[in-house]
Amino acid sequence: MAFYVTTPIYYVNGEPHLGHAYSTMAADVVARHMRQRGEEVFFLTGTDEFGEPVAQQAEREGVTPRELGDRLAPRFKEMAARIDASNDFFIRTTDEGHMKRVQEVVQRVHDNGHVYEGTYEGWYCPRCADFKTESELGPGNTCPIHKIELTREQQQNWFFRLSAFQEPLERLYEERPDFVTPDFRRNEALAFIRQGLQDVSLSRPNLKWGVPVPWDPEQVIYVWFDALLNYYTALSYGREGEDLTATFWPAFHILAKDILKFHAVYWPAFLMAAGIEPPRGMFIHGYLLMGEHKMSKSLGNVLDPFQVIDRFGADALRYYCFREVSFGQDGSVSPAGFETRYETELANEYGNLASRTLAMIERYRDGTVPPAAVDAELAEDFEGAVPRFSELLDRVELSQALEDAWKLVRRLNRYVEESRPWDLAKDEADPERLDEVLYNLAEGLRVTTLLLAPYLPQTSERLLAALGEQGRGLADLGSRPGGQRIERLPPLFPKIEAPA
Ligand code: ME8
Repeated sequence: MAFYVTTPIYYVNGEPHLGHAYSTMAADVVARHMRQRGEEVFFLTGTDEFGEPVAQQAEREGVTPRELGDRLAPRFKEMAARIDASNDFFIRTTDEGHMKRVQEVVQRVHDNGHVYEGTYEGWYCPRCADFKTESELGPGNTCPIHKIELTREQQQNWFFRLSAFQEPLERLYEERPDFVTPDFRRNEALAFIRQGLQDVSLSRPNLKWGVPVPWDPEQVIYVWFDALLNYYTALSYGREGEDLTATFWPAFHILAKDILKFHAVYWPAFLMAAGIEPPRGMFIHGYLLMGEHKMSKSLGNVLDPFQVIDRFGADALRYYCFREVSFGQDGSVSPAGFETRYETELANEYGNLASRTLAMIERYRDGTVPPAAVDAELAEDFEGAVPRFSELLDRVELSQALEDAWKLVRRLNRYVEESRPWDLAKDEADPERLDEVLYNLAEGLRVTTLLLAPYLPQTSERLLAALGEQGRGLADLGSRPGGQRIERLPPLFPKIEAPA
């Protein structure tokens, strides 16, 4: 009955953008849905503050890495709040509690015999903080992601014996076919494992900005191991005075494909080396693109989530992202695409359904939902909707679940058109049928809104309150007998005004 979900922790080397918001919104939808199912949930996000990606950016800006982190970490924290993320904790890898626990776990991996000293020679991308194998290099020894020329590095450092975990990893993937989803990402990770694993650096000798290696404090722990461990360390100090590890570990991770190898290969191996249970699973999503290009801070082509939220609210942004881009795939977003969906779907379909339902109950039945029977024709389309929706969210199929809920919105609008309550109301031609239609509309809207609540937390809160619904969980869904008082609302998604 416990569920632990995480986002990547973001580098504090630039302003947060919609790409970061995307992963956090996704994890939030899952967290909120699981809470609705009565699970005890812990939801973690935060910032990654050590290593070259941050140290080099600080140098470029002429500040210390700590100063850079202290300026940018609050921006990421603010972003989480603005998109309405319901995270239980916000971790910073510079937290003392994190650093201490990282050292303990790394020491355990060392004591278990999985660490040795050796010489590393190879290509290193400071922006990825990644050692590239020959097969991963771009043309002319460049980083295929950042398109920068890489330097050949030779250094004496500590190694993690990743190669020893090839078989245990293959076994893990075999025993748990849904360890990595979607399937095509699982296959990618498994192919990487099967081609043969090389040992990886566990430390960096010429970098000061990091967590010191406990048995060799001249070196710092390679930033990826310190960063991945955030998922584990947070549970030990993320809630004052409590160690939540036994309750919530193992975690479910949400991340994009750029960091698949670290999460799907290094991370479970490292945990096994430390004698810790591997993650419960992970979902790898695609990139949000602007036109053809990945939205990224180095390309500067970012859609600013703060601006969108200022004008349209967080719900609209959350809705748009999961509706426009099939979750798991890459897909383009654009201001024009956003406005179209806002107007045609949020305002004209859902917003309008809500206002006319409330308005008709007020006008024809004095603001009280009339008790009536379930309309079999409509009930058929709602039959099984809730378990289906839950099952999709179990698999983190965020776009498919949203599509299913939206079908209900459209079904209800069709129901209004077909049953024409305004005709029924004329001279009270058929009062019983009008009762039935209004009751079924209120019920349908209530159920659909409860399902949509993880995507549209603010809107659903207002609408459920207006419908006189107290419950917020899926167990409360049941059916209502009618008799609730409703209230009218101003438009949920007001018309777009041109920006001032
Ligand atoms: O990699 N589309 O941090 P990072 C979709 N600190 N998602 C995007 C995106 C886009 N255009 N741009 C960014 C790091 N993201 C490490 C992670 S975890 C232990 C350490 C999201 O700041 C996506 O989740 O580069 C991606 O995986 C993450 O931001 C990378 O953030």
